[in-house]
Amino acid sequence: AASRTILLTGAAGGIGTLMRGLLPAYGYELRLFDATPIEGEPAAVTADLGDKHALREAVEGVDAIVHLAGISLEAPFEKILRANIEGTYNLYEAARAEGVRRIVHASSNHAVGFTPMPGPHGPLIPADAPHRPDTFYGLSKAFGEDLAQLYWDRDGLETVSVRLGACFMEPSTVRMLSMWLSPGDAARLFDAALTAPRVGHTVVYGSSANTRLCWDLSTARALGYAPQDDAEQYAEKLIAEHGEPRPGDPEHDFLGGAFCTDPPQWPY
Ligand code: 15L
Repeated sequence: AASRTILLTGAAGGIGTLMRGLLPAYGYELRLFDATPIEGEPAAVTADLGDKHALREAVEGVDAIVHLAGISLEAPFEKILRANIEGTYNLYEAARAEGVRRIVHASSNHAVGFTPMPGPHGPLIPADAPHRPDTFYGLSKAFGEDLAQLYWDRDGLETVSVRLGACFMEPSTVRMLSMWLSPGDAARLFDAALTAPRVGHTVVYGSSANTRLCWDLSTARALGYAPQDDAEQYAEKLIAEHGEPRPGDPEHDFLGGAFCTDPPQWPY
C-alpha cells in the first residue's frame, strides 16, 4: 500500500509510544506531535494543543490524524477544559482548515463510565449507549464525540471515536480482563479506523477479543478490525492476586470502574 502520512498527537504518551513502534509496519509515515520532547525523535513537533499556529503547520499535508494527546486521567476542570476540550477543538479547526479527511480520536470508556456493567449473561453495552461520563475527564471525551459528530455533519470531516479500554503491554487488574486492549490489537484497530472506506462519525469500543467482554465490538469489526488477543490468558494469575470481582464493589459495578468513585488523578 502507498505510504500515508499520519499526524500522531500524544506521541510521547503510553499509547503513542506503543503506536510509534507498531504503526510504521502498516505502511504509515508518522509525523509526531507532543507537548513533551521525545528522545531520539528530533523531527517530532514539541508543542501544546493550545498553539494554533504549530497545529496548523503540523496538520498541513497529512492524510489523517490519530489524536491521542490530552489529559488521560481525572484533573481539575480548568485543566481538562484547556487540554482536552479546547485542545481537541483546536485540532479539529486546524484539520478542517487544512482539508484533512479523517481523524481517529481516542475517546474512552469513561465517556460512558456510569453505565452499569452487564454481568456475565447480560446484553453487551452497545456503541450507541448514551453518554454517562464518570469524571470531568470522561465529560471531555463525551464532548470530543459530539465535536466529531458536528465536524462530520457540518464539514464532512470523518472521525472514528474509539472508546478505549485499557491499553498496556499486559492487563494488571481483574477489571482489565474485560477491558484490555493489547498493543497489537490497538494497532490493528487504528489501522482499520484509518483505512475503512466510509466511516462518517463512527463510535467503536477499543478492546481485544476478551472472553469477559462487556461491550459490543461489532461497530469496530464492521470497520475491518479483527482482534487477535484475549486477556483471559492472564485470568488465573490476576484472580489469584486480586480475587474474583464481587457484586457491590464499585470497581466492578460500573463500566468506568474506580473512576466512578475514586478516580486516579493526572499528576502534572
Ligand atoms: C483511561 O481512560 C485512562 O486513560 C487509562 O489510563 C486507563 O486507566 C483506562 O481509562 C481504564 O479505564 O482502565
